Amino acid sequence: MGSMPRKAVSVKIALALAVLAGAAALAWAQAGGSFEHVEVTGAWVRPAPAGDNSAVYFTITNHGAADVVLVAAETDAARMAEIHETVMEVAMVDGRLVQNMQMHHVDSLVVPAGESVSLKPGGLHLMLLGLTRDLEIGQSITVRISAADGGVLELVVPVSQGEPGEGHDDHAHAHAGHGH
Ligand SMILES: [Cu+2]
Repeated sequence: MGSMPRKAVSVKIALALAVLAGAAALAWAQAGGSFEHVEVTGAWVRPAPAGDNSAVYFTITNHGAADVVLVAAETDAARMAEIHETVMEVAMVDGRLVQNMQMHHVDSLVVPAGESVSLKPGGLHLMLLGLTRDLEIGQSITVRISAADGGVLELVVPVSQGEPGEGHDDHAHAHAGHGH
């Protein structure tokens, strides 16, 4: 007896922590090798159902003196993660010029010393292929990014409709999502 109320309380605390993690937008548990002088801001991942694909966006700034080369990524939420670039391609179809959004796999992404690179909709993104669970607003996923020198950066990325703090009230969404 009494185990039910206690369970309910701990679930509420877990939700509150999840909302806080989302509000903080980003935390990294681990930052080794060339990632030591790297800062990641505005990270978010697009909501999508299990089995679908999604994409992670963020801005990465290299405060160090050496270039950082991103070569691989993995996540707890998808079968595979790849660095992609979306480019607009123009093709001639039946005598008409047709614009086509095409995604290309990028083998490595260089963040030059002292510079920032933004992954954003319509450009560079971290593609999540084959989600292993539903991604819902208010949740977060873990993403591990590897550098050419073996450094690993672990990010906690909130599920969101857009960059946190860009006019999107993620807090309100998180509460709404858990309200029923
Ligand atoms: Cu893609």
